Amino acid sequence: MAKKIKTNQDSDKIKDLEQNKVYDDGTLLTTNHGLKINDNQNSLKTGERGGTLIEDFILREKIHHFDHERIPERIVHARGSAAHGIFELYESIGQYTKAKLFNEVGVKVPVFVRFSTVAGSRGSTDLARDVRGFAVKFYTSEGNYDLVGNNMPVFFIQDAIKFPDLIHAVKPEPHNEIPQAASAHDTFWDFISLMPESMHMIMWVMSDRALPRSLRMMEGFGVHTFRLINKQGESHFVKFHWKPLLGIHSVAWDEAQKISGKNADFHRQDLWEAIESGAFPEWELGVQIIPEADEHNYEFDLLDSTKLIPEEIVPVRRIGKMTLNRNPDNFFAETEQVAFNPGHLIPGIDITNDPLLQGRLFSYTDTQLSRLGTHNFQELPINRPIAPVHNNQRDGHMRHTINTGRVNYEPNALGGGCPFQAKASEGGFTSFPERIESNKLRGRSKSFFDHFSQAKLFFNSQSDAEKSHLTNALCFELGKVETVAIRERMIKMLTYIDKGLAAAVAVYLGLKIPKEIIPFNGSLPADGNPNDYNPIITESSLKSSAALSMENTIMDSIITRKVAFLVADGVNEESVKAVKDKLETEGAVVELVAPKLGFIISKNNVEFEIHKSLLTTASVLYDAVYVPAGINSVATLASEPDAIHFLNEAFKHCKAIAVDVDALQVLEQTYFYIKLPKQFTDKDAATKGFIVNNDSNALATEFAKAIAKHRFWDREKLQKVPA
Ligand code: HDD
Repeated sequence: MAKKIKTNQDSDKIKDLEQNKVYDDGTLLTTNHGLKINDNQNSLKTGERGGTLIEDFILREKIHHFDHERIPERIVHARGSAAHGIFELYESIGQYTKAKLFNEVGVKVPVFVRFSTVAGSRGSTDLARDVRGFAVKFYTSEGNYDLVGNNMPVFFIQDAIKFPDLIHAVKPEPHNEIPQAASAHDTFWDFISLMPESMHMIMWVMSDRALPRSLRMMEGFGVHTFRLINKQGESHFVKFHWKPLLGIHSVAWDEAQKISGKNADFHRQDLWEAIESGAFPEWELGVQIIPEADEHNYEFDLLDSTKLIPEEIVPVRRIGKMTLNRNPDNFFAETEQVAFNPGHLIPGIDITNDPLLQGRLFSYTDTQLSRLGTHNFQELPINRPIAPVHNNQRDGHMRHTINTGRVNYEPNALGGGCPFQAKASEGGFTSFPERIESNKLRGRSKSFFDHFSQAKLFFNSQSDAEKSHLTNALCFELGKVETVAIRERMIKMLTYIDKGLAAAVAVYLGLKIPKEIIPFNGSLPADGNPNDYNPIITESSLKSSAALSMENTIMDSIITRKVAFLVADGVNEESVKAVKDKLETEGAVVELVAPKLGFIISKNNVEFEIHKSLLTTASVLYDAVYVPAGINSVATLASEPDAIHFLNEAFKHCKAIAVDVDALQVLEQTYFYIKLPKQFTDKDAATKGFIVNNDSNALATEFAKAIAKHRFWDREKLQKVPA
């Protein structure tokens, strides 16, 4: 039965229906004015073979509505997936902020979170190399608070005035709308190679952080430095962090590209399925708090969004947890129509002079207007605050509220003066009275001129595997750039970060390896050309930061990890069941993959339902693979090229591979086993993610440990696999 539609006047309408003795159980089709439709198959015609009559208002309404179903997609972050949830505070930070959200321990505040990619259109792939948006709307009792962040803690540019240029450069090129959802093209790298301030962010975007395994396994950051204001009116600076309880994990670039073809909705589906299955994604909210007096005590400027505050310098304090526990009912009404705005603040949280943040404050309401068509977007159910709204704003397109009375101005006496301004003590918002004494100018502080020290810090903090992925990413991206001068400019930029990195990329591109760092020309911002200003080449006093490497993340859980069991008729049922039970008990998701769909019959006539066939799935959609025993099953799989490809690819992407000893015949057909048979029998094989055992219980235990490790990146050095 169709769900009842809720409107503002629901209860009145129901009363009217009852009085008129009209009952609606939601099962009959109607027009938008409530008329029951008798024939939804045929338009009104002049005879059975005659022309359609313009008077057919039912046909006209239906087609009209359909014709207008699309609204402009977001200019950035068009492709997104969202979920409802709650935020619960563990620890009050009341000494820093009066925001009830951060004072009321244990209160469950509803949230709606939308994750997104940035460059691609609504229908583009989830696995593009890109920044991920991480936008959280807290529906607090004091009004909506939006923390509109990303999965990377820094940004490409320091001033919002460059944002349209950045986005124009990264989006598909304007003459032919190619490429979709990809930064690997000339215009992006042309812009970047002329924009030294983007180098730190480029390190992040070229790292595996741009290829999350799941939206549930990535960090979130508020990026800017914000302010917390306490009851005494004192200000502290703050950076916000979201720390995923499942750890931070990524996929390989080759895998990301293949996932884009096999399942472009990979992240969307993963989020949806996890929530449907009750494995609710969780993040802890962390804060780095800095006293106002320490504003100038750092090597970087707190107002510069191309810098992070290393966790070694200001530790992240975890103060609460967000749990996403409900999927949206309707993608368009919720995920598409949700409207975030970094200017949606509540008392106790305020903005700073970060010039990137300042420009954002204008952009979001403006873009919602073009996207949603009216200022009344605030009244859409997903955007409506739970805090009551009382003001004199009226009318406009698509107004939902029916304001009553004759008073729509303030001050007024006719309405008893209502609504009154709220005093600060009544929860009225007051901006931090920052002292301003300055000349009006277009310019940038010298404290914004260091563009490389944190890019170096990030690169130096990466593990060997991460460095190699980052290097390969640059080779790929710049390899797609056709203009040699752009590639050369980028190599020059890279020398300021790491000479080895610059050399490796130069060799791949067939360019000269830079012998020495060519200094910038030494001039301060040149009049008229903001790109000419002179970056300072300096070092961070911190050589590396553990929090910047994913190698140091949580690796103790297999919750929601997807494991493929390759099976066919004749499989040994014990070999399936023991391992399946163990992995499922620990929270993994097991799928049986066979040459065809339907059921298979085990050695002792047990029926197993098949989840996916080798045709409808692929290894890139799983975290690990297992081949159980069973003479006939093993013989079938050993002669099935798709099964062998499945294993070769799982090896290539460094995933855990488990095989019953009696199923080694399948492994013997793979490229990697032929090359490396000993690796599978070594004492430490399990530590490399190879588990071969004929004791299913022992195999299951080792396998679970290996899956929790996520990937065995060292394998990339062991053997290259043509898969
Ligand atoms: Fe933005 C959307 C995050 C800089 C202008 N932005 C948007 C979304 C996220 C971010 C997550 C999607 C929200 C959703 O899911 O609906 N943006 C950021 C971060 C930035 C940033 C973390 C830097 C720290 N953005 C930024 C600048 C500007 C914009 C400098 C313009 C001056 N952003 C927009 C926008 C969007 C947007 C055009 C498009 C759709 C929307 O707002 O609702 O206004």
